Amino acid sequence: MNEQALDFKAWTNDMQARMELALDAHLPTATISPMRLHEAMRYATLGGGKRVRALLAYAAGEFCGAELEKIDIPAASVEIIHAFSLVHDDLPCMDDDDLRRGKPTTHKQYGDALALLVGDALQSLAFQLISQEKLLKSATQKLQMLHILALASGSRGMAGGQAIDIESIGIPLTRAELEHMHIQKTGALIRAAALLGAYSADDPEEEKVKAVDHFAKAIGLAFQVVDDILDAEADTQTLGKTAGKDKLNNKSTYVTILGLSAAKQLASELHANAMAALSFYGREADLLRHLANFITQRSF
Ligand code: GRG
Repeated sequence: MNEQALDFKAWTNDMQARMELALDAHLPTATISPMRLHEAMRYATLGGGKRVRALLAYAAGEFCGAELEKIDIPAASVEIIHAFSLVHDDLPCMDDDDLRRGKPTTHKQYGDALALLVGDALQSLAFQLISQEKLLKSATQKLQMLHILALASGSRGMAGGQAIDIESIGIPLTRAELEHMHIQKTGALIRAAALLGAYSADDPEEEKVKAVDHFAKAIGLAFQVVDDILDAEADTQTLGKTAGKDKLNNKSTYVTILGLSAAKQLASELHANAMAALSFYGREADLLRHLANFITQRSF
């Protein structure tokens, strides 16, 4: 590993640990009532996951000049919404999965009804944390973040993408339809993570925010293309979730539509698009560049 790659590995480890601490501190403790709900919220959120969305928020925030302390809550809020989506996605009425992040899914551990409530409560918590964060300069800054997060999670974002996903089981999608679904289901929250990071800076340069947005759109889609490739190629133990689920559920993916080799080519084109968004910038964009590599070269 070269020196730069080593630095990035250390930064990733530091930011993942930082996110774990922030989440631990802001999730309700399991010693206060309703204890089992709080325990299950912590089970669903802590101790797992790559924290890609938090890493994106930190990298975009640093690029735009935000102090790390100001990025903690926006980044944690996105990770909390993400954890919520995973809990609901795994329910029997959705993807019906038993394994997530290498451990039993929340409904397997706590039952369907509590898992539903875990998702509901996590969603509210994400918005609560931003609304009450004292380090964010102004009400306008908070409102902007809340607006971005609400749009990314709602019917024109993640929830909408999931609805299209469910409706299309067993129905072959065109490439354009698949792209539209993934832009909403996965891309919207990844984009929101980067934008929340950027807006954690008090007065981010407009051109930098635009570059972050362009970067995040491309890397969000690349993330999903790689997710499809891993679902087809990797094993359950490496993924920490059931491999081969898309085929089992008869879902259209970039692999079923394009084939493995063209899907890999597409991931590398999207990676190049993301890099192009940063071409005007020097070392200050290196964390974002490394994240693009991390997202496209990951094995889980
Ligand atoms: C959350 C508003 C809201 C609605 C719920 C269930 C649902 C509607 C949406 C599902 C969205 C979903 C599960 C998209 C898949 C995204 C994806 C590829 C998840 C895996 O992300 P990783 O690899 O997971 O970043 P880790 O475990 O590393 O965090």
